[in-house]
Amino acid sequence: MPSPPFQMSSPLHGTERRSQFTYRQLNLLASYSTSSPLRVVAHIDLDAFYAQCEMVRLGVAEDQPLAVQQWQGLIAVNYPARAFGIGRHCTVTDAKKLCPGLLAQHVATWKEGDDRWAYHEDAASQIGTHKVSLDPYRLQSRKIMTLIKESLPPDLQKVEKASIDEVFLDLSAQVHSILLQRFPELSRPSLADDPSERLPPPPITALDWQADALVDLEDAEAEADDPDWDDVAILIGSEIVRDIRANIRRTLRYTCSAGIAGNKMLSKLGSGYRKPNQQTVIRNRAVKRFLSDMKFTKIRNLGGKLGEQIVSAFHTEAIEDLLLAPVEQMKRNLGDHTGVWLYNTIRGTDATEVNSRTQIKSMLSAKSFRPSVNNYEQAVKWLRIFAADIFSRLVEEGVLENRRRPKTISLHHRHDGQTRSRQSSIPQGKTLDEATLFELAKSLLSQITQEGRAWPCANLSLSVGGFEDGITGNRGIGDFLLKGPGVHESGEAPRDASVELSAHERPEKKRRVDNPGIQRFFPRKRGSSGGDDEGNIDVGMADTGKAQIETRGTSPKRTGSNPKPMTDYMCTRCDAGLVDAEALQSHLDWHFARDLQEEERGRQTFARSHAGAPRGQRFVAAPSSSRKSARGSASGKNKLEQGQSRLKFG
Ligand code: TTP
Ligand code: CA
Ligand code: CA
Repeated sequence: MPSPPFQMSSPLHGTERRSQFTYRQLNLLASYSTSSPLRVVAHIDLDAFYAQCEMVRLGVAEDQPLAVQQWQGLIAVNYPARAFGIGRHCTVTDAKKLCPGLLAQHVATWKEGDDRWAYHEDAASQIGTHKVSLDPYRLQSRKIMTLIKESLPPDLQKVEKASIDEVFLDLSAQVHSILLQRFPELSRPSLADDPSERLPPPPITALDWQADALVDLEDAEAEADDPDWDDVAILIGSEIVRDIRANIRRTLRYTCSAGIAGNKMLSKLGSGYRKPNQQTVIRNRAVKRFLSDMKFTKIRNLGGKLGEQIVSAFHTEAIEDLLLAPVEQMKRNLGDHTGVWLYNTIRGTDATEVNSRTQIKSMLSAKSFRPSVNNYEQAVKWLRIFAADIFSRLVEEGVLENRRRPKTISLHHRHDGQTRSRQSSIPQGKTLDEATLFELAKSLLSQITQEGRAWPCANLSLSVGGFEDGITGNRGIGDFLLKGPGVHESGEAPRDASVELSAHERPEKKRRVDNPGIQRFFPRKRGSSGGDDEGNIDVGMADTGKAQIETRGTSPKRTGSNPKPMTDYMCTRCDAGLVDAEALQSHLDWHFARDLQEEERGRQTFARSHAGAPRGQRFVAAPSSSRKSARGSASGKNKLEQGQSRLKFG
């Protein structure tokens, strides 16, 4: 048994001292209420994730510098290699100059024509014939996820997978139950008692934070204050997280970092505060100090366009300065919604829930060809890989047990700056298999090739969407395509008047409540180099070493002033950030669908004929004669330029 984390003081019978918290607030903890001031949320993020996966797989020494390579670029760098100054921006050649002992492991790839991915020795030079597979990392991600869930009491857990290597945990209910066990005086003696009555003070004079990085307080006085129940709650949360991390380390050999705080935003900032292999606790009493030292552009959602807008409006990046701005000024500059959201956010307020639904909404497998693919047979070889890739992921989603299944399949094909897309429904009734997907994909390709010149082809992408999983309102991209124009006027989620939310809750609420299908279009944290997709978008590395995916379309109109959830996945076309790679792919599909809608409105030449497309609908994008301003702007001015057709992943 570990040493008790508390130092008990002698009971204070008969004294006036009370906690600042009430029985009601304590009880709210049990129901994960976001309004409980005792709330405990943790964010866990794996250190140098892909690099660790390779280290564990290869069984290399922990101090061996290692980077994960994709073509000539690096997509993950372990901490020993970072000590040499190696980062994601480096090419393999540069990195090896910095550290000749660097182990650069190429990601697994599907070789053209193969029916499974593998680690190929020569992959780096085979960009033309191989396609990246991130399956090995997904597999590890799932194992970690499972272990985390197993480490928590089944009936008292709320776990949100936030990306391939991170999770949020709402520990409130578990902490509540531990509090009641350890401190029986917290159980209210009788229900007749007034729930607004203050709790007795914690019988504790000092808390043992073990190896946690504690965020300092503003002044020594605040530290000297006796701990209150929020400190005790967060300490219990920290113990839980420490155990989970030890369990992951022991069982799967991965290190991770974590943040423990009173909400998601702070916990996420905490997990990145000290890396690797550390956890940071941000007590409520330390929030002000923690944030005021920081640039607000580090806060989730404030790294992108919105951040820039705020910098130019307030002439500062420092939270400390921004704290002086009255809410009215923020509303004036940013609109009511965003103004209030920002005002709360820089004060550490974030009432978004940890959302335990982790459903995938679409899956995509794609490849940019350099050199291009020149005939139907060659393309079909890739379709086979795409079908195998998607099918293996569908199996994990429970397609064999009919737990979930996609309704639609789409193929996008790019030739000479023009992208054509076909979609069809996936026949229901029998269990979906790989051969069916492959046949459907081939048929879509035939439809496209019959339509006109199709070769050389620069990019092919196959996606499935419209998952049926019993969740009402789960709208995938399939619905977009099938419903056609007029569905959405902008990249913003529509406001659902029937759901009353406080301003700062809206972005996440929208994601969950209003329209899960569109939640992904909210910009998030900047930083993806593009090779990070969990969904196997294959990123071609140009000679510059910059990752780039070619696809088509233009930016959705955005106000640029919407608070945004966090992500590591950015659409560089419109600066939107997405929760994960799957979301990024759906987002791209959304761009595509929207482009087509715009195209139709603008030119009335959108081919909507079903001729030759009996099962599906036909979409033809215009040639890319005008590509300027393919990137979105926050102003919403960037309407579809006729024929815009390039989409870059920065
Ligand atoms: P991150 O969690 O952003 O980074 P990391 O785990 O490599 O390093 P850290 O210790 O700082 O958390 O991303 C998780 C994985 O996602 C990363 O290992 C590789 C992949 N990824 C990319 O391929 N490209 C990218 O631009 C980013 C940001 C991530
Ligand atoms: Ca990470
Ligand atoms: Ca991460």
